[in-house]
Amino acid sequence: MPYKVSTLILTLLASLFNSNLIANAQSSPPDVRNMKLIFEDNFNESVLNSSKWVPCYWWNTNGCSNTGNKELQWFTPDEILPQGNYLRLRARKRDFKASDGITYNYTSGIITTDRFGSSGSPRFAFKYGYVEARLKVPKGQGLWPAFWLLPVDHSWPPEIDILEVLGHEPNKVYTTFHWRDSGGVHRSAGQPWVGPDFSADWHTFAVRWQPDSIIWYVDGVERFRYSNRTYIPAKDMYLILNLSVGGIWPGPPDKNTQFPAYLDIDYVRVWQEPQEVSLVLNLEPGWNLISLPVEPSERAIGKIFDPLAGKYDVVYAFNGSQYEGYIPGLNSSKLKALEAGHGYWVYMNEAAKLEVKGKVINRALQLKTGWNLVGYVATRSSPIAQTLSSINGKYSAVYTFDTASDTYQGYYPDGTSSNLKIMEPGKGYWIHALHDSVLIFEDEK
Ligand SMILES: [Ca+2]
Repeated sequence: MPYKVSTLILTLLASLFNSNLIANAQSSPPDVRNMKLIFEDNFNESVLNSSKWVPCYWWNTNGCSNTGNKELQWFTPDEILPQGNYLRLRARKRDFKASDGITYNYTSGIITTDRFGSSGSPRFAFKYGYVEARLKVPKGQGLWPAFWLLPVDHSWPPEIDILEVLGHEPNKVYTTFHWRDSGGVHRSAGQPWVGPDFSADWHTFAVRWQPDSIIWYVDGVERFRYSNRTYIPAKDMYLILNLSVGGIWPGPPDKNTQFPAYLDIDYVRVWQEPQEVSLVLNLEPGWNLISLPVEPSERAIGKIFDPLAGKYDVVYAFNGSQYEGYIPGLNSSKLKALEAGHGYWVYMNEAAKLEVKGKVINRALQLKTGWNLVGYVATRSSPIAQTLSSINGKYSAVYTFDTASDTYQGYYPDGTSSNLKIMEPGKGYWIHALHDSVLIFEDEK
């Protein structure tokens, strides 16, 4: 019975729509539109934002250094220089009698999101996410800019070095992870990436830190990956940006090193993966035109539809030229997996609720000229014209299917009387595109 019915309906549909349609996911790495921005500083203010940053390591408020590395500078707040649209950390050759009793020959700048001094709470810390900064590094022997993460519990390691550059090789970015193995031995993994002269212009440096991987990006391209989850930190970490001078690794400046030298910071941003939510779709007897309102954690169609066993006959997707079906128990079914952004036909024998667990994403859908069967990726209803504003002028009609009345409902942006006013999570939609275009749902994060 189901197969016959579906053949009939689908033949009807095929004749109804001169179909040439598909919705494709725009791929990562990683699409921050699908993530939640949890920290941002664009450095557009005339002073350092002290609710976000402190001008020292946590162990001192009155200037500081990192003597473990035998660094030659004393970090002072007067080397942190807001420029109106970026922040400048300046290193100078300057004798400075520091509060630790030592006279340093250089001063420089550091900002961190840890706490200020020995008490209080961190300005900002996070566990897992995507962190990115746009930087211009200095060049010159003995200069050592860094952008990195340390734990707020002040243990060490772990340490995630998003960027380190040694000024005598300004075209080489070091990307490094430090951890302690099960025997307590300090280990590190990394891979220097040789690219352009990073001191000549701005570049972005980023890390995506997840429970099973840490991935480094330079200008949006993956350059290194660590993926032994045993050692990947699962604790809150804070941000550090600093310009060190000298130390064991870079060695001291030489006569050619130019001072003052600068680490310039255009912005620092941190995003996190969206939380998983659970939504329920109410399916009615007959044909339902549905979509997944969230990106499912489990995409296998059998898994998603298991709870409805016996209550439905078939699920169809449209692949751009033909339908692909899934019939429960039929291993040769062509349709194997479901994803947000696509529309699906489901034939129900009785009413049932379908629970979908997954993450809220903001997906860009590639629409081809002609009919596209898409899903509305959202968790709230919204007015159709507004929801489709990203393709304004590029589509002529939208249809969805009302199961109860067994009829289509349409919306026409030219003002023709429409009985479809809103887009609803969980519904599928045919959109007639006048041009190849990109539909972006971005009403929520
Ligand atoms: Ca900026």
